Amino acid sequence: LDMETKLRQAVLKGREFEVHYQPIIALDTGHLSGFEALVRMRRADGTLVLPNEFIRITEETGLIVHIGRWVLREACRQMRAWQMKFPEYPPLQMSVNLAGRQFVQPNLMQQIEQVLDETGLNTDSLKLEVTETVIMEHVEEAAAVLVKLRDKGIKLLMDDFGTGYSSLSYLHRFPVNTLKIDASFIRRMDESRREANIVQTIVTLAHTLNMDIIAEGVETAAHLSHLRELDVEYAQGFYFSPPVDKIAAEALISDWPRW
Ligand code: G
Ligand code: G
Ligand code: MN
Ligand code: NA
Repeated sequence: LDMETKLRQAVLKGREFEVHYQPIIALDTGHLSGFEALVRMRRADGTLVLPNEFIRITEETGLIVHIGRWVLREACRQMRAWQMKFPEYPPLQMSVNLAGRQFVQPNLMQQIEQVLDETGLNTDSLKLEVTETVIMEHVEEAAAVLVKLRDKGIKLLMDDFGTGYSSLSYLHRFPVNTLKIDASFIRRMDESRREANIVQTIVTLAHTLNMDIIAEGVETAAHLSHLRELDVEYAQGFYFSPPVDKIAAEALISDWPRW
């Protein structure tokens, strides 16, 4: 079967998809701040298919709208369950990716409200990630959608920042709480002064606009100390943990140092 047919069947059966979770760490305390939800497909032989093999086709065919809604519900349900299970823990955040197709759906707000309602997750605990490219492809609609989400109290992250074409004249128009600096910048940071200065410039820009920073692709202790020097708020990457399934993610929560 070709990938599109497999995906259609998987969407119909609703069983082949899984959500994995990668921790996001607050750099001032080292505490766990929350997770990013990342979708995977499970083959019949048990092996995993990563999104780079199937996300593009789901966007082209519109299947992403169904998958994305399922991921949102599953991630919110899971976070609510963890919050109940670890009541003494400061409330963790769940960050969910929104594809361009989802972002421009006229009933996006109703879908989100319905999922929060059904799962009982507090609005404060949900963050939505939209890539810089998607926002810039839909500048006018994006500004309107983002304002609605903000008014509802949902935090917004601009994902893969630095890989698209954000114009500085637009950036301040979007009520985005956080910029996620793309992993490619973090990887090159120790290579040269010049690359490190680029990261510093993005951080300064974000802070000037009252936005926080999440550094993606943090893989080494050197990355980490560099980011701390730059007053970056959050980090995510293999140095802490790769994305893991819900059982392993729950173990991370229960073992993470809290004091
Ligand atoms: O771990 P990783 O291979 O999961 O993710 C690869 C890419 O797929 C990332 O850029 C990520 O944003 C995207 N991705 C992962 N999960 C989802 C999802 O649920 N929805 C959308 N739209 N993109 C996702
Ligand atoms: O949504 P987004 O583009 O941010 O998805 C994150 C992607 O980056 C996922 O594919 C995830 O598996 C991957 N990833 C997460 N941490 C690291 C890391 O430290 N190094 C590398 N190379 N990839 C990472
Ligand atoms: Mn993301
Ligand atoms: Na990213």
